[in-house]
Amino acid sequence: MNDKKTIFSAIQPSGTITLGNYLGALKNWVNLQDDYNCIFSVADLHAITVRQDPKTLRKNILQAYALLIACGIDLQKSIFFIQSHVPAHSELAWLLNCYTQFGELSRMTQFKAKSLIHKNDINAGLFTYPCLMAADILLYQSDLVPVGADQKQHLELSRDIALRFNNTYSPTFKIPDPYIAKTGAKIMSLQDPSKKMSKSDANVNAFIGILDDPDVIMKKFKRAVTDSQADVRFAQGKDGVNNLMSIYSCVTGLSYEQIEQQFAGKGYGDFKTCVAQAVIDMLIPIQDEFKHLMKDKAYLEESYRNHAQTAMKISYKTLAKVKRKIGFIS
Ligand code: ATP
Ligand code: LTN
Repeated sequence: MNDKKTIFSAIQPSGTITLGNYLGALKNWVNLQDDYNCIFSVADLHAITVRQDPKTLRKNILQAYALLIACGIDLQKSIFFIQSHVPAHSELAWLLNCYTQFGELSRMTQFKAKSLIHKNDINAGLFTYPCLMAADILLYQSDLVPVGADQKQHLELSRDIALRFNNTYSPTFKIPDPYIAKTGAKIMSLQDPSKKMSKSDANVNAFIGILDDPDVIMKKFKRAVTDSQADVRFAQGKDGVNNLMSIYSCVTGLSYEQIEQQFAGKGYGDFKTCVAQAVIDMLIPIQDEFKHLMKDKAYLEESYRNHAQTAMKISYKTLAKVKRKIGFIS
């Protein structure tokens, strides 16, 4: 091992990966690969906290693996595996369940939000989801966790669980810090800009899928909810326009002032077309690379198997230490 810090992050294969996932998380993962030891995962165990059709899940897991490589995860630089292939994640999650309070989990806003959506399946996994997430992070003694703003609360709980365990026994886990980018940390729904863009949104017009066809992307942006004024300006109460401006800023690197100047005197129609085109231009090379990778299933399989082996070796060290501290015998 070198003296670089360790990064861990994961994404659920719970649907088509969105522009929100890309700008809020994936883009940062890719940029951090040179300066950190990076470990990334497709969080399939997390995805089953809501009901998944087996055939669709199988497809989504492989697609997520290929798409993240297409986005720029470099298998020579980073470890990139599928969560369920490394049993230590499920095992540590159980152990951490026993160091996490009912009250803490009850306060999680994602649990409350998802319980409202899935009223008939508020299962125990949905409730203890943050313990599995803490296990993911703590197994690799991670220093930093790049996520979108919506995951901040889960990260704080991971830190609390780690501190509690360390204080109960002796230093065992490194305490991880969140890494939340300044722009793009919360991309909003195109149909309801008060809600975050989510890949499991029932309304497909609410999100841009990384794999959406260019004409679909253009249509979704043209239909995006804005307001009854007609000035491209970042201001309170203009949630729809603010969201489009933040997407445009992330993609082009322009500041809000520069964007306001570019569209001074122009209407929302022109603005939406430009945002859509910038997103399309960014996504086309990713889509091409994805199609290319999906033709080589053998390469994908070999990669995720090899990388799981590496992850297994690292994670078992932490798991063994945890079990010893608890008082289990080997
Ligand atoms: P689901 O809707 O199934 O809960 P999701 O779209 O929220 O999924 P996750 O797999 O939970 O996606 O998240 C993967 C990463 O993308 C996380 O780091 C998360 O914070 C980030 N992320 C998700 N949605 C957004 C968003 N709208 N804006 C910015 N980042 C986001
Ligand atoms: N819960 C995360 C996905 C995830 C994750 C993690 C992120 C699972 N395990 C570990 C960071 C670190 C989400 O984005 N909803």
